[in-house]
Amino acid sequence: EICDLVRGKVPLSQWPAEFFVVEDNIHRADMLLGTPHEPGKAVHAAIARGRDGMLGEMKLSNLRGRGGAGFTTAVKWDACRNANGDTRYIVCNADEGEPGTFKDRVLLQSYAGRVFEGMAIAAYVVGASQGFLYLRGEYLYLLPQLEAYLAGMRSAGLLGRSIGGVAGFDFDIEIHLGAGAYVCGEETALIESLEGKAGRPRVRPPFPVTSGYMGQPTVVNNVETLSKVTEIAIHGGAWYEAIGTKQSTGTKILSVSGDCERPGLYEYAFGVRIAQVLEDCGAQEAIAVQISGASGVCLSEREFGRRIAFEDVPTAGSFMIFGKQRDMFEVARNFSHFFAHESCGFCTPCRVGTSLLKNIMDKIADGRGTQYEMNELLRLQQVLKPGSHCGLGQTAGNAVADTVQKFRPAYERRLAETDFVPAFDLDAALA
Ligand code: L3W
Repeated sequence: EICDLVRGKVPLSQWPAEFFVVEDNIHRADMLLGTPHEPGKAVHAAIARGRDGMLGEMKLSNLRGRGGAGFTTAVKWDACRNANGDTRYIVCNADEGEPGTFKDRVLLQSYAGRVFEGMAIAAYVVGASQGFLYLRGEYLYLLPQLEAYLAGMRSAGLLGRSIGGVAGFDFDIEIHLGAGAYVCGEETALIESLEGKAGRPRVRPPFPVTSGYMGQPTVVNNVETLSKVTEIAIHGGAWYEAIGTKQSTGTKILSVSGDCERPGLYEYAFGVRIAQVLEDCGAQEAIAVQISGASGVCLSEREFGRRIAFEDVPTAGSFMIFGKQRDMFEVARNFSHFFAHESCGFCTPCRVGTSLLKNIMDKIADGRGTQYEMNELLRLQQVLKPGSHCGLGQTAGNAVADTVQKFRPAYERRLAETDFVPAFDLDAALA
């Protein structure tokens, strides 16, 4: 049914009401969230700084990508600007598919102007003439309001030809809908999809900055990254750099969900401790937090003193809380099903590995698993991580490996009695 909606078989006007999320649920706003957006202010501020000046502010800010990997945005823009090509492109990655992540949806719903102006500023700096918003298929219901916003920007001269009266600053944005594939959040699979092909990740290098959409220099940035560009344009790089930690400047928006009293969006300066977030959202009885979604890291209670920052716990923004009533084996099993379903099937380690992982988790759940299956889980991780073609397969075993290590009794109490002694040393692999 959901697929029919996403593929456009059911007109938007006939969608069930529950698919239209109208509540922002913003609980804590440190900087970006909660600040009113003045249309055009950021673009004009960037123009006043000039192309080199704006890039200089981006370098000073040390803004890093908010999609999870944390690559320095100014380095990406600089590389695109200096690459050989006829046309340059700016792609906003709004394929927010990581389980537990919903911050980009709220940004697009309530702060679309920041995202689109961030794209325009990126275009100004690198000399791009065309932008694409690659919108997650499940966010189709946002399309009419986003198209209306773009139309408003065109009438206000913030998109189109000679933006802000600058000769040669010609830029417009097109919205492209995904069709529900998680792998299309990987930037090169996204580009393949934009080109009308199946979403299969490319081999990198070459990186999109030199060979992206249609083989041309392309910047791919996350929604949140681009929205933060507008703040740097207005306030300057030094102002931004002073917030957060040395290696992780500025703020991070967290999508907080699960066993807590106040789920929703929380924006913090980088460096905030996990325990602080748990306190703020009212999660008194958490036993685990899954950071950065199914592909991320599972932290147990003893790690709640760690900090959200690229130098400690990096995240794309998902913060899923599990209370003491939760069974962490079942959580990991659920993720194993997710990856087996979402593997694009292109490479064998991921196609076969994610299915084996799922099957072994099901076998253990059925009470038919032994120490042999426990060892196989970790052996699979040793194949998936180095052998998979892209991040999907490389991270597919993380939740299982983390929970085997941190919540081992949840597995062991399900194991069948056996005299079998495995050749593979589980404890050595975990160490
Ligand atoms: C130019 C070089 N550019 C790297 C660029 C590259 C890309 C960015 C990061 O994402 C993360 C992972 C998960 N010259 C470059 C270069 N770049 N070297 O920098 O690249 P990379 O390879 O470090 O990471 P990645 O494969 O693009 C992996 C996270 O993504 N993740 C999260 C998904 C989140 C969602 C969501 O819902 N928003 O889907 C899934 O695995 O944390 O850290 O632009 O081109 N020499």
